[in-house]
Amino acid sequence: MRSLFGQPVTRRLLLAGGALLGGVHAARLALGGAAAQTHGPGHAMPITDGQPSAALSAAHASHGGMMTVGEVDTARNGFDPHTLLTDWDTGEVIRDDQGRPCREFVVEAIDKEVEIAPGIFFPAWTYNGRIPGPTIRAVEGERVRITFRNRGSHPHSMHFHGIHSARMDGVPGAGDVLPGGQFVYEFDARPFGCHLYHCHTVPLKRHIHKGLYGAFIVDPDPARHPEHEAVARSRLLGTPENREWQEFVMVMNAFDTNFDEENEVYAVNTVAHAYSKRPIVIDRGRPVRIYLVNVTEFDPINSLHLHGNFFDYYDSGTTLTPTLRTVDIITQCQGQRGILEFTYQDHEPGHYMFHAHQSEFVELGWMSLFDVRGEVA
Ligand SMILES: [Cu+2]
Repeated sequence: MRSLFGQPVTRRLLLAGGALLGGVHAARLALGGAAAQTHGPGHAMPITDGQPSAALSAAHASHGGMMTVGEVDTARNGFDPHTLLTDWDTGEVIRDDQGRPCREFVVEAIDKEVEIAPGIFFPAWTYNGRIPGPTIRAVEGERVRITFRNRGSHPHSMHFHGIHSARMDGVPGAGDVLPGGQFVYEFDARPFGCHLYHCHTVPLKRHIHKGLYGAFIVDPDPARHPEHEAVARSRLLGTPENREWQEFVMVMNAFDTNFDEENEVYAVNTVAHAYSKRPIVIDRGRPVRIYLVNVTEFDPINSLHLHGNFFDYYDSGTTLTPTLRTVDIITQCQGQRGILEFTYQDHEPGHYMFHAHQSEFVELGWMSLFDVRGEVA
């Protein structure tokens, strides 16, 4: 593709063009809040009365380009990235015909325009009107029954990462559901871990990229893991041990807004810069657990880097002991996922960054902050 200026159109050029054309992409470095947290010994910023100097702030504003301007209408979208962080869908528990607990879920595919950055609308295909779709959460060994209704304009399906029969796999030939149709997926929730579900109808990259994906979390059953029972209980939603934790689900995604098979907007849970504009509040006295999923289409890998801290990582979440210890960055190919655990208990309060460690993804939306609060002993 050639531009009017005879140069190839790149996403960088588009973004610069957007800034010139009316400010939708025009940006302002909005890290003043984070910078203001830098106080006490060890800071490297020129300060006046404990604050960054006005001159420094002005300099930052003028070299601009790090944050969208304006707000996404979350009411119009019908979902808020902050709510998505902890919005577990545990379904409705019934007993199946063998007397075992069975969690029933209803998921509908819906065509919907979603605002992914202020003023930027994406013609999405969604599960239940949101991107990512509901975070389906069950307990290891339970029966899971998902009634999937396709209210969209194209055939769709649900393919769950997990262990199940071929009949229950939402792949072409087994489980494509035509518009107006319905299919009931039923299988046992296993293995425990942090999984993913997505539409598997072809062309696959289009059906995934349009927004048809979500997290599928299977909590371990402590009774099955006597050697790590305490850890298993800490992961099991509803236990006192689990309530100690601050748990969040983060789905790394991106959007191609001009159909050139490159992404112009990157995010965690869909809305660019949502967690840098409104940092995620963390109680420094309680540990943090992130269920991290990468579904970024077009770019082979994505990553999460945590500032000022290190974490333990559980690859796929299918173990109760870490598969990596003391790391500050994790890289995931599309479809990979895992669990991160860390704490700020020895940190001073403040704004702590986390972001993709691909710099371009950061500038195009995948930058976030934790607002760590609490008394310092
Ligand atoms: Cu689809």
